[in-house]
Amino acid sequence: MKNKKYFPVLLLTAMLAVAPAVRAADIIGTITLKGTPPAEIPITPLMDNPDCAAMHKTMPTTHFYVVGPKGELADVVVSLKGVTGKSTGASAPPVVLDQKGCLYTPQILAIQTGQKLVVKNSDNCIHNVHCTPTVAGNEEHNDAQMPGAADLTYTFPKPEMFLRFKCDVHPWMFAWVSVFDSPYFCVSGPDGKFVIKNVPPGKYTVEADHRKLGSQTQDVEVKDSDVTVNFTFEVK
Ligand SMILES: [Cu+2]
Repeated sequence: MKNKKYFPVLLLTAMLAVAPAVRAADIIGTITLKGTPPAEIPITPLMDNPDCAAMHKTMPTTHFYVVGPKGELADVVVSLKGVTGKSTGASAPPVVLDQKGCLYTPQILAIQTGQKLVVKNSDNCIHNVHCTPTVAGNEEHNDAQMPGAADLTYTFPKPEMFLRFKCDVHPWMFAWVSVFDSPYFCVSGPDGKFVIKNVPPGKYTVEADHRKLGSQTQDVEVKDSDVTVNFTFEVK
């Protein structure tokens, strides 16, 4: 087999020959909040619970508006509106939702249809993981999770915005999971930035959703280079 060592070179040549002429591009942008959001609410019942209070030095608050010093807005779910039937969820790595200090972390997350959502209990107390979907086809679950218990795994077959997770033991615990039928979405970070990767060329409507501030859209056309779309939300 003298030719064997040439095989990788031939393979690479063949792959380059069939590579598509246009490449997918990223949709990138920054989300900004104008105005001063309402003050977050202290979670006093958490501190009334000895198990939970033991895990906090200071009074925890809600995180409805996660805003940086220049108005950089986190926890905005950005997606391509109406893109369905493109899920790669079955082969995508799981997304983790943890329970830490009697709070869900993160509280805003997004997954694909069919993608595993793994719920962990990092606390020394029991939690009750209760998801309450409102879209037909997505199943409600209500599972107790003891300290040190195995992770719980959920999947949802239908797209749904802000599918609620709550804990029936600790009524202040909430997380919101948005489910998309494509990989084209992301959640803005503490710097307000988002990236939707590898979008094929075409015309799209980019939708930005914040749980308290509502929804905005912008039309874009993706060709062969990255496209920038910025959103500004306002509190009145
Ligand atoms: Cu709990």
